[in-house]
Amino acid sequence: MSGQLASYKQEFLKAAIEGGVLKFGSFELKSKRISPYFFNAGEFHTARLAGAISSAFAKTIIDAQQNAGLDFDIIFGPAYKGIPLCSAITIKLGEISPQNSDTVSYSFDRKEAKDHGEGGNIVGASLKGKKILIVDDVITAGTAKREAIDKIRKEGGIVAGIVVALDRKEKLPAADGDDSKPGPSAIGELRKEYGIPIFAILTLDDIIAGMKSFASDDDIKRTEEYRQKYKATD
Ligand code: OMP
Repeated sequence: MSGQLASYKQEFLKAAIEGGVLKFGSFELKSKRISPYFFNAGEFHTARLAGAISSAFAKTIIDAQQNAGLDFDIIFGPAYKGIPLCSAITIKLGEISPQNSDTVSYSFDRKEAKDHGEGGNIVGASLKGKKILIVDDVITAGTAKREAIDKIRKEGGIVAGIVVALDRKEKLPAADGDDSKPGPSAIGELRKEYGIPIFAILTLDDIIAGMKSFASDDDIKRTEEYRQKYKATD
């Protein structure tokens, strides 16, 4: 496991490997790229694993509050995988940092608007006029994050930042489909376009460094080749 990783990140990587969250093989991504590894946050469903992911998120958020001036009112989890995350992280923050998170709320969206009862798109705290921190599982091309930002802005919220469990550190898919050309990172473009800070518990580099102690030589080679093929220019 990587010697430079903070201990909570190492613990999170260990939990992801042991819990079968991080898998090796051949996986088609949302971007249509074929990846030799896949991080499935839906596997964090046991009490122990839900505790591990919410702790790692909470510690990353506290670190960003203390060292990068992150400031927010609401933790927003985009449907579907962000939904359990936002509630678990809010509870965890209240436990480990009650002085800073007493008034923090969570909120999430519906994929389809509800036309009866309270109606609308949003469940949980109203986003209007509030500073919103988006939490999500993985960032690859940033498409899902753009959708979440647009939704939050339409509801009158101010996006304060994004925290993800894993930054795959990939270049944006080329508009003409030619992925052999160099390209900027998804995270870099989002930062530039929206002027918001983005944080990740782990990156692909952390995974590759950690893989040396548990994965087969073939999986390590294929993952390193994938990183080389899709790495961003920034
Ligand atoms: P964007 O980068 O915002 O388009 O989001 C990528 C989405 O793909 C994530 O929110 C996941 O739902 C999914 N995904 C994973 O869950 N794990 C991976 O390792 C890779 C992906 C992916 O398809 O890129």
